[in-house]
Amino acid sequence: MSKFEDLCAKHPCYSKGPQKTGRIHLPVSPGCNIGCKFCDRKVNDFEQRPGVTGQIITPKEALEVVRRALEVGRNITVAGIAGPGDTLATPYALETFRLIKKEFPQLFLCMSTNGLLLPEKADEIIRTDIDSLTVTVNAVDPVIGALLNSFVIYKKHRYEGVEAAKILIENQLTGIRKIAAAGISVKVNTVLVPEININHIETIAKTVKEAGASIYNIIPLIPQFELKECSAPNCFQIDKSRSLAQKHIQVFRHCQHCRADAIGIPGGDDLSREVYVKKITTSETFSHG
Ligand code: CLF
Ligand code: SF4
Repeated sequence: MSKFEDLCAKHPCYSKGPQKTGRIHLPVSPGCNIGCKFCDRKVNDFEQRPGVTGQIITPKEALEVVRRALEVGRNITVAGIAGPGDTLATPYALETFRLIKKEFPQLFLCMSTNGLLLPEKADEIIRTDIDSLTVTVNAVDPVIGALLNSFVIYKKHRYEGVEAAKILIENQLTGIRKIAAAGISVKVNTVLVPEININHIETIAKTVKEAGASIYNIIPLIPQFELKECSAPNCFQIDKSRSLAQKHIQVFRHCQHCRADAIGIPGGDDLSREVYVKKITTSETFSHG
């Protein structure tokens, strides 16, 4: 069985049918370096969507969370980090993965990023032995990208509009090429915004496939923040977009809009309340600043 076939069989976000295995999301990454216009990061216990977590934890605390999650969760195969901010904007995600690798080598390591820092962090990601990397690519045309993103902070400078989108897209594609060339599976997520990128999906799918991505996931927009006036795509629009993408790349169809601290099988019972039941305090000095 190839590495990719193994992922498709055991990783819930690579599965062709309904998900049967679970993941542990570790909310160790608080900050971000770009401004997606639909992003509304929050700390609370009730919203079921990306960017939301009940708490931010340290890499050491994450180890304890994994330990507990494996005690209560059946079928957990993946330790994933998907926010609430970007995993490369702070060093905590890679630090956490290194700790998990040592103690729980049986788990797949899954990292999700906006890709801005991918070219410079690719070697470290490869050395850390990440199994799957998700990059969120919402456009490959900077004019469209500028409608979805307000700014990027890159090498201590703030860029806006088309200039920012150009940097982001270039770095995402360069990073995907580097990571894929090293044999790590790359999944691309696209947030589908009917008013902005619905006619651009096929081009994104084709472009990221050429760069080395192996699987593509379309996430319907949750209208909020600066895109609150946009509409959530309907089933027909999602289906049509997936079919167009599938002409170029394998498509994942069971995304559940997971929280940054979700635990269990996506779409099934969320075990995070059981596991994150009380604030874990192995470090008194930690602050994400
Ligand atoms: Fe988590 Fe994302 Fe890894 Fe999956 S979620 S970091 S790739 S282990 Fe999966 Fe959840 Fe959709 Fe993400 S269902 S939101 S695609
Ligand atoms: Fe929010 Fe993620 Fe976009 Fe950063 S990359 S602004 S955390 S959606």
